Amino acid sequence: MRHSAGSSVAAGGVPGAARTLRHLVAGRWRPGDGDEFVDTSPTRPHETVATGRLAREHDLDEAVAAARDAFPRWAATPHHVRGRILDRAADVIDAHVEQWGEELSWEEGKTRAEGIGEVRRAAEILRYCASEASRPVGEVFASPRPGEQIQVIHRPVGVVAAVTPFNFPIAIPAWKIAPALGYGNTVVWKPASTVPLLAVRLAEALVEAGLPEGVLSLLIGDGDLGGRLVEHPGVDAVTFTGSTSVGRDLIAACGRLARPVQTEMGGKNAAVVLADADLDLAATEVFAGAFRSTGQKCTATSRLVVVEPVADALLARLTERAAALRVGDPLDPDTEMGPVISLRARDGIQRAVSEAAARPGVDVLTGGRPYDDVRTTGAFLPPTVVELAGDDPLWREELFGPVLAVRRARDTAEALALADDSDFGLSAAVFTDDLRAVTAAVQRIDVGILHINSETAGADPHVPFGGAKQSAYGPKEQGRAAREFFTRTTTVYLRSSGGPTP
Ligand code: UN1
Repeated sequence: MRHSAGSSVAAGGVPGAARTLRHLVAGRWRPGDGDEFVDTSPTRPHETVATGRLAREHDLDEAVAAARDAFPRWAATPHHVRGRILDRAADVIDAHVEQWGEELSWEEGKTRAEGIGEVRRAAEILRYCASEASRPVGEVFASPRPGEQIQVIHRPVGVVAAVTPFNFPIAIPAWKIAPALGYGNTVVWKPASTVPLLAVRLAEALVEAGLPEGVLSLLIGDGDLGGRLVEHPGVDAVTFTGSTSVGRDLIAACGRLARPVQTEMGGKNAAVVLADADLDLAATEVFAGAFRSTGQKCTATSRLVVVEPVADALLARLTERAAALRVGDPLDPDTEMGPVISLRARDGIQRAVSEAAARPGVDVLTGGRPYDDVRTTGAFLPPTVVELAGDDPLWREELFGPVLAVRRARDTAEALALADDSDFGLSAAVFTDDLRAVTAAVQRIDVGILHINSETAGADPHVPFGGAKQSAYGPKEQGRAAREFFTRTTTVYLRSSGGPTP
């Protein structure tokens, strides 16, 4: 197995010098005067990607005040003009795809190809949101009264607080901030403290594209600052992606304030492989779903249900692939899987797997043990496949790492029931060409996203994205669906005073 965690990042293409990061408040970049922060690479945690000083409460107050101040002008700016700014920001992102993609890989740990792919995706999302200006902006109803028309118009909500996670450091912010701005809201954004560099890049693109001052502010801060942003009296709505526990706290806080909130939270997504499945395809897709981005997607495949007749054949394919997977420096073009986000995350995931391995009925088929080579200094974990004889915490709890829990099922009905056996409901995948099984899966599995013969992860910019059960709260994201959260409707009963027609 290849390991390249010892090579220098500069050799992988990213300039090695640490960046100094600033906050964007009221249209100006400022250094901040809070505690110093050090943003490190999960590949080599002693290596500094960026440094700076955290934002403090006065920065938050100023950012929210600037957003309030900018809101009426931005809301009154024609949608097409707002869209043109998003389009130009997409051009700026496209012009930096390689550099920012490598920085993403350096800072977050996903492979260089995935980093570059994500930066491209952010540009696509911005372009989609720009194109919204050319679509219908409301509805017209017939009136039961003569001479009257009833219109439903959409208007922006106001100042939106956006709190975003580490695992898609530019795509998820893009799919929250771009629709928020496109529909005429202003935004105050706090990204995950582990990925401030990519956050600064997205803000830079929007500033360079001509976003007026105050319309977007970016604050680099800790979870505390995020909490204060969410509850700030000047905020009108909150959009969040992250863990279910933090999400539930935010929902509670927003509930007390009667403040609209949208959260995208955890997942424990199942892939179901049925007896007639194309096993090569299923193995490829399940493997990608489980181990791309080192399993750190809320849409990742973390559970596999396979029916007994094909179980041995499928598991053999998966363990063979796992053994051959090249895990190491994500900037090395040959690497297929990088580290998780931090040593702390690595140790937490490893602990959960080791504890499970000691329980009866738990069989680690591949991986499951920390590396004992040069990779011990980085946040590396091997791709891990664990077979469970029955229920187990590994079946229920989201680990957010490269760990796939497997259970066998007698038949299709039991397999679909097992797939639905989760408090989460983000995505699922079913591998079969049996129409009856597909129709049953659509009815039986309570998820926001269902894939037939493709991996559980992935989200196109023009279609609704979001989960069921404990995976999400509030309206869906992306595509037209984003309009539901980022606008409010007014129903207008419209008629003239009834004087003579001119
Ligand atoms: C994807 O599957 O490509 O946090 C996107 C996450 C999800 C995004 C997944 N909100 O992983």
